[in-house]
Amino acid sequence: IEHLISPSNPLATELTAGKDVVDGLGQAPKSLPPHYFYDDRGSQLFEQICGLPEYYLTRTETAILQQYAAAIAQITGPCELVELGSGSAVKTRILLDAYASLEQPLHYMPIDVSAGILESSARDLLVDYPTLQVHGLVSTYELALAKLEPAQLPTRMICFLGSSLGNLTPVACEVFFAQVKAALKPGEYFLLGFDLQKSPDILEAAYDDSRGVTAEFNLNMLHHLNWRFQGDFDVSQFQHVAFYNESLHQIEIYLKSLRSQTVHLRSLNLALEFAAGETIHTEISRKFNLASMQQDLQAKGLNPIQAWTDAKQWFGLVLCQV
Ligand code: AVI
Repeated sequence: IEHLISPSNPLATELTAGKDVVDGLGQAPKSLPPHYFYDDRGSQLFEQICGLPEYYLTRTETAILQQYAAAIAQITGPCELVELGSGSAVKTRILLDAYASLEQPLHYMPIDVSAGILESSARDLLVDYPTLQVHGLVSTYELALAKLEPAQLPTRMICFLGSSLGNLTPVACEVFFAQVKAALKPGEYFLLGFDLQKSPDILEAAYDDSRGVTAEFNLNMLHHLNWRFQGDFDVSQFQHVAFYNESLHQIEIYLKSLRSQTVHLRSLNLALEFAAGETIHTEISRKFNLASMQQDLQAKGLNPIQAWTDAKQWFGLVLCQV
């Protein structure tokens, strides 16, 4: 396992130095980059979200993969799997099983910002797939895509599952597609899973679940900032807010200050004033249309060759070839 997010990597200095926190909290309205959700606790909470009855995304994508993983492996043939935001790598196992049946060497490169979950999932995979070679990167997508070394097998597939694309703004999404294209050689593959537009009731329940796990996940970002930047956020004085913005087709997530308060982040030399009711914008989760997504991918040179969905058309999976 290689650590790209370290103080010795000049490309990662902005991340380790918290410049993005200073910028986001310095703006009006205040915002924070969603990668701060994923310290080890945050990654555990996200795993819990994936199992919630209201959070249909994971089980719907899993079912699509179970149905079509063999078809995907048939189309691509043996290839190295690179997974961006691998988390617990549960869905990866469905792909690994399909590729294992091609009886060729298995190479897997998981990439995640959370070292804890990357190490434990890699260890579990090595036990269950004795011939698997794993090269993990503790990294953001951007850093990892910029430094991908040549594939260990003749071809490679970059997998971006779970609708993490939805957490990128439209501009960041364009940049991301360009980075994916640049990281792939002609003929290589990109597998993208993304959430589709549906009724606001279903979407809002998925992001404000009855057990409060999503609320805890959102609030955990403040705990993360407290330990990382010597902060004194009183987490009990903030509240989780999530709603669907129908015109922009996106869930918007905020942390609302319950009273007027001052918060310090000592290692960033920051003192922040919050008015009662003021929000910090922590995440968007965009919801897409299957046909428009394929057009966008095509326009970015990531040619879609096949698309799959579920019976309710709640989630989409597209295989592209550059
Ligand atoms: C990781 N990402 C795809 C999740 C989503 O659905 O946008 C993050 C999440 N935020 C709240 N619940 C889940």
